[in-house]
Amino acid sequence: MTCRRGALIVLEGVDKAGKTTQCNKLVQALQDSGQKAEMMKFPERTTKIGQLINSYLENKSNLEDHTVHLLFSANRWELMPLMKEKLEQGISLVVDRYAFSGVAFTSAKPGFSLDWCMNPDKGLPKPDLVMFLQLSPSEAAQRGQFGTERYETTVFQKAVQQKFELLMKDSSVKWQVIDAARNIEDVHADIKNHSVDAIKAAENEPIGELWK
Ligand code: 2DT
Repeated sequence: MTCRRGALIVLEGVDKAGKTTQCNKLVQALQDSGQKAEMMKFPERTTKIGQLINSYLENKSNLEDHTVHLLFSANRWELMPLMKEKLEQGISLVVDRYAFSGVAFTSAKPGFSLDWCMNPDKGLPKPDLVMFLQLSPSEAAQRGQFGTERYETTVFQKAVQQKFELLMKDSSVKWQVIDAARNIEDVHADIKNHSVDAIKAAENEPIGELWK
């Protein structure tokens, strides 16, 4: 590798925790401090696979549960070459949801084991840091109504939160819980500090493989 690689930084959390706002602020702050950084998000709805997922999430089509799980995973794999290329160019990627959302959301449905859900994502680029924006269901409710997409109900979000808690027990992934109930700037400062550390730590390390 001729230059230091970028870090793969993922933000996860239940709906209303502020992931997208914080991803945008982090990318801006890293760029302002002279670091190369770009944002990505999953699902990436613009590809052919992403369009199938988008139509499912907007309740415009129905897909069988296993099938949609595999499509979400395929959507990450199709972006994998681009992600690796950017990381190798020294660009840090700030990613709004990743395989952890994939596993948490599908395994919250009846009949899906964590293990089955994790399998298709094994071997994807491993994040150098996953920040989980923690917000209780009552705090989330205070931030207004959920949207109208599939999965946006209090009952389902609670089940998802429990699955995230199981995933966070896996010590092969570097998790950091962030208290998202604070104001935007305090949450941002916390996220930025952890990210700067992760970028330094990743510089001379090879890109890992998730869950392998
Ligand atoms: P947003 O675009 O608002 O983040 O919502 N999801 C996401 C899955 O079920 N599986 C996945 O692999 C991923 C990445 C979470 C996207 C919705 O899609 C769910 C909420």
